[in-house]
Amino acid sequence: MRLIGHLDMDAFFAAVEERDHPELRGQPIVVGADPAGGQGRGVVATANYPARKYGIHSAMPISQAWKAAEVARRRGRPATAFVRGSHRRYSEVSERIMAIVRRHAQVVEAASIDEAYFDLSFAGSLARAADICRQIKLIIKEEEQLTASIGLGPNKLIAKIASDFQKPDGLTVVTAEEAENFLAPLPVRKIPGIGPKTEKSLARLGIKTVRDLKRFSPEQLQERFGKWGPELYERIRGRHESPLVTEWEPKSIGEQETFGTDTLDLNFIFTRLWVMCHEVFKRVKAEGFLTYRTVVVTVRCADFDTKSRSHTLPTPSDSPRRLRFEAMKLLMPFLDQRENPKHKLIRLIGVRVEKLGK
Ligand code: TTP
Ligand code: MG
Repeated sequence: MRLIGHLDMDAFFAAVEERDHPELRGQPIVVGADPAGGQGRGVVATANYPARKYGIHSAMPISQAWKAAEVARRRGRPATAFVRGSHRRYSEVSERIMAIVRRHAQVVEAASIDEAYFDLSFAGSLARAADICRQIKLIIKEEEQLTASIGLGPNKLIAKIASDFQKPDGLTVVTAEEAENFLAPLPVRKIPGIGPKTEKSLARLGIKTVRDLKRFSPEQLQERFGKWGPELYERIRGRHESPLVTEWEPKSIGEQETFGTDTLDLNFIFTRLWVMCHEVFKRVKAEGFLTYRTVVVTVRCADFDTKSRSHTLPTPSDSPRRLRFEAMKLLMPFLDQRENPKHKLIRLIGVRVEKLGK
């Protein structure tokens, strides 16, 4: 019997902000680009549940989120906190969450920054697997003061949809026998692979739920969806045999830092660059790699103009000094006429290595 779990953190970036800034607790929070009083460019990364009540969601233009928050505020509802957030902090929390999951299962697929599939088949029964899921949730709450939602089912597809079924802080268990009926009443959009466009074109045919879609034969689905049709035919019946993808190897390892204030202070910038190179090299080693061949430096100016420059060495290097040297060489032109004729202040720099070798 296959038993697959899928964990997805609740309002992840916003929940981390709420945890780390007690003064924000319970308030609507939006993590994303600077709203700049409604003139900001960029988008919302995520919103916590109170902010979602205002209609704010991931990928929405930040200016639109600002307007929605203003409308709510004028109606006397709580004001929304807009936070820039720190990707690096979220990655750190993410790594600790993944480590908690790995303490409970050997086969784990880290599917994104806040979600993981894990194989609990070894538990032997659904009840025991569900206990492990409860344990994982509990430990995440104790160690990270964050909530996760978990779905448990006979395959990745069901587990993923189940984890979304009772958010936040949910645990949804679906047996192999229940899987098909579990999917039937759901909107077609819940099936991974059906995006907003397909959803619309199906709606025009009067097809809204998975149950509606099941009227099509495999041939009809093939006609409509091409190669993917027969696979979709299986999916909407809850059948999905994809294995967990565990051998994920990072193609690159990098660090970046947004400075407290925009600057062209060479001493400061080079010191930060060296610290970053040191961190990157430590992570290369920690992840079991010995060498790198490509070094990439990213520079973001105060006006958000962002450029990357890279250099690939003729042969792989295992030297931290070489990394520092190459990174410096790539950064230099941004500090003088060559890449920065207007002497723009620098807001962020990043260092990354690629073509890693063992
Ligand atoms: P999600 O798991 O999709 O969203 P979420 O964790 O914020 O909320 P939910 O409770 O519904 O799971 O994404 C995880 C994080 O990834 C999210 O906190 C922020 C980031 N993200 C973006 O930066 N841009 C996006 O468009 C999306 C969808 C997510
Ligand atoms: Mg999430």
